[in-house]
Amino acid sequence: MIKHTKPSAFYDTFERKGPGQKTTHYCPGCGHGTVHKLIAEAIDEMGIKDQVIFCAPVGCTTLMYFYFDTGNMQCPHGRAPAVATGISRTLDDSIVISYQGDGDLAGIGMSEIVHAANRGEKLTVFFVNNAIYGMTGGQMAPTTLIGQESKTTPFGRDPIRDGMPIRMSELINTLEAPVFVERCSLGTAAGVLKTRKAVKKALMNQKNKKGFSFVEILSPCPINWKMDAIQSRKWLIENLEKFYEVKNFRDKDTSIKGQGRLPFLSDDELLKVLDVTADTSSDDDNNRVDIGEHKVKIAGFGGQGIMSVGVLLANCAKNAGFNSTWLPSYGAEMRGGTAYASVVMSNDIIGTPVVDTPDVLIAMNSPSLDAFENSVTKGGTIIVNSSIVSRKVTRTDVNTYYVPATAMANELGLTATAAVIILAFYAKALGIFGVDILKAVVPISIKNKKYIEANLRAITAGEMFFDDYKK
Ligand SMILES: Cc1ncc(C[n+]2csc(CCOP(=O)(O)OP(=O)(O)O)c2C)c(N)n1
Ligand code: SF4
Repeated sequence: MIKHTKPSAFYDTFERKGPGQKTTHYCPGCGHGTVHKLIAEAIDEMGIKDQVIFCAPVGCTTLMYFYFDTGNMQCPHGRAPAVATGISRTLDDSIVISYQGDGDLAGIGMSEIVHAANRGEKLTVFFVNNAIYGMTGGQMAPTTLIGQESKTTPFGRDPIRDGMPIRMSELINTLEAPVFVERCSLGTAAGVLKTRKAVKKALMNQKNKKGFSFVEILSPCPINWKMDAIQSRKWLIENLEKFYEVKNFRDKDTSIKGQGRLPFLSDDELLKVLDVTADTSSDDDNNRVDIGEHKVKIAGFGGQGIMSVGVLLANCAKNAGFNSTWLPSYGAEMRGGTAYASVVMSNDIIGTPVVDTPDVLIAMNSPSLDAFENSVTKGGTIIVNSSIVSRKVTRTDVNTYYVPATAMANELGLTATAAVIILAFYAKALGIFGVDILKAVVPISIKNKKYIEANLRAITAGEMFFDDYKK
């Protein structure tokens, strides 16, 4: 006897924006709802609800997180297998599902799925193939059939113009690592029951830590196929199933063999492997200033050593006993734009390395001051490389300093040390860590040993300039 109930893997209710909406997000006759139900039932039967983490990218697939009361991770378009890899490798007992559409998996994310499958990641991929880009209104996908009309192939897909449809299950089946590859179809009730079995099997494989399972599900998208629910099932059987053979391609017990994952390394071991010099600072919390979270943006153009000074600053913070992050951002402009490094230091764990509102802005050129002056927090600090930036800071609610760093660096014989001069000035002005730390970290941070001396001279110059500045 089949008892129809709502699987507990679904939320009891779902909220939709806008008044009076009593329908699901999916169009009538859409296959996503059926696939959801099959997955939710399998989760219930296996009792794995608390272990499941869905990775859904962009597409109608994404809407699944309104329904599944499990772990859910929204991923960038096509990148669910990469995100899922990270989760699966980090959380050993998780059951990670990559839930993807055909535009997403076979178009935008082709590379991610092939490499995740080739590595035999411990994942279950449900690939809902409706032969079209659904969410965006029916453009041609890599899986669109020859002759099939879509928004972008109004005269039908042509093999010469548009390429041949890609059979993903066959492609994945050429790789050695996957343990399970099956194509199913929602065309008939029997097909749905077979899909149900494949869904459960693919999840079981992961529970039993067998490896990578791939289930392709041929699924109707009535709205974009411009059919009603019944016509679309018929079209699916008569067309999609003809080109995409419904069958099990592979069902193995084991995946590729190898050394496997490296053991987790202690911090010291990791530093050694990464060839990073150990922390020379004191672990004594009492020696640290309480800075809460301190965010710095160092901005300029390429060649000014912006990124390496960012690393230097993050290393100084680390050596002073803080947590720190460094995040580079290379401007999109080919010329004349800004590249910047974001550095966050904190007494506590750092939530994000992104710096939108810096406490300190180091503006090494004019576009940087123009771009970021207004983002500095009230009461923050702006240090300007006045050799290059001719204008003054207009804000009156921040501390401002003008350091002719490029001219000073030229005098020292190494223009590229301008940002280091400012960093020494910053260390003195802000007092978060001493210049002694900066001097100690330079030989560690700067890989090319012949520049160490020049950088130490630059630090002294920045330090002296600050002492004179105050007078
Ligand atoms: C980087 C990026 N490119 C394109 C889009 C637009 N986009 C949103 S959904 C979608 C189609 C997804 O189609 P598919 O993966 O087939 O899933 P379906 O909606 O059919 O379930 C596209 C192209 C986007 N949001 N982001
Ligand atoms: S657009 Fe297609 S895939 Fe998306 S909900 Fe509607 S029928 Fe389903």
